[in-house]
Amino acid sequence: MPDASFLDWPFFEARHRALAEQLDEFAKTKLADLAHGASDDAALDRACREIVHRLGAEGFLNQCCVAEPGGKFDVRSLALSRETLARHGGLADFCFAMQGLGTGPISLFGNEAQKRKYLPPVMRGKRIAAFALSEPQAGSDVSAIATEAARSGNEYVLNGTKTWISNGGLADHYVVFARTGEGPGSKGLSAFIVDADTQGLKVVERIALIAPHPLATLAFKDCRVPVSARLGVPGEGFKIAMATLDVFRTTVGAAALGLARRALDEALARCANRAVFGKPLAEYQLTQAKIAEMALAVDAAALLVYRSAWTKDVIGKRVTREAAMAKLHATEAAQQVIDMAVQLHGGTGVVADAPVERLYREIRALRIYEGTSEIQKLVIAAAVLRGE
Ligand code: COS
Repeated sequence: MPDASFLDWPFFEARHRALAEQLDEFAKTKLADLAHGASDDAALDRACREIVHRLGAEGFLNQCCVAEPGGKFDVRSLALSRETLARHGGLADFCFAMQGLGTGPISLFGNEAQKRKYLPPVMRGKRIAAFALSEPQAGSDVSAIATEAARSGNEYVLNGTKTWISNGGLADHYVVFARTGEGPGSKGLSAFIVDADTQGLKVVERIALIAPHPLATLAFKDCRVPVSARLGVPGEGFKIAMATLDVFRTTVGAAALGLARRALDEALARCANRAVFGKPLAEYQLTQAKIAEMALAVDAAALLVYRSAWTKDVIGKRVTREAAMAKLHATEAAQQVIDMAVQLHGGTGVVADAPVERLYREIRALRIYEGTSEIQKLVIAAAVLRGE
């Protein structure tokens, strides 16, 4: 493992250090063949299923769900896992993260029956989860969601379109946010668990990305789900989405941190080995300035990520501000760190599938998904202005 001194910070307990070590070893030995993606949709789906299967078989997905009554997420474990997996490969991190995000609303708001049915197979890696919030006209503005869920006797009838849905086409269930109309805007949304094989739910398009992972647009046409598929009380959907994002936004920062750490390691190796004008790159002050900036950015991101995770775990208060700061800073800093690593690699840094070239593609989406950098600024400012 590269620099692991941060594990001695007071945010962590012995079990966190053990997890980081075990997962690092597992990723190195058991995921190396799969961690980076595949050429076409079918191969990509196979790779994702296999990663989920291997992580689940080894028990690493247990932390993605809260199955016990009265239990809660351990955000430090989630963040450490994402950091570790992202350091080894973006696809492995993606698969892990989605098992958590795609069941987050069930862990946080599900009743006993919903938890019993959906969480154990996701934790064992037997079923794949997805979170369906975004729409063509509602990504940042969640209160603009137009997909409707109309009550009809003991059922809800869903109509609308969801897009940018990670694990779309691969998932066994989707947690879908739809308008039930209890109030205007954010006050009139509810969340539903929709099994992938429900009649009226169709994957209309797969979307190809610069760093491939399964992503799709879904159409709901008179898609009927029982009332028992609703999570929480009607009209609570916005709160369910935000509470879920409060947990998982910190972990997006952690994934960015993992990508940045890998970039720094690649840069250090490069600077030690590459000679220019008769001496190694590492001996030039211009290089040292870059290395200093990268190391500082990595440590600052780690402090914000694990401050947020620790606050959620130990203090237990709402961490909207801390999570937004962690995500904003860690993703933006990682982009810069990776860019510097590419620069230090010269021509070899832009060769397709070189480690830093992959990182350059992998980091970009993290500044957009689960709330853009711009949205994080709004969230932080709103919290600070409220005096939180
Ligand atoms: N936890 C619990 N409740 C929350 C909350 C949170 N994190 N954030 C907001 N709420 C509550 C507010 O307290 C408010 O309740 P009251 O009306 O009772 O006071 C209500 O929800 C509405 O909040 P607000 O007025 O702040 O909502 P906005 O419509 O202005 O939107 C933003 C807030 C922009 C921050 C929100 O829509 C957001 O996070 N957007 C980005 C979504 C996203 O991440 N999209 C990517 C798709 S997921 S990959």
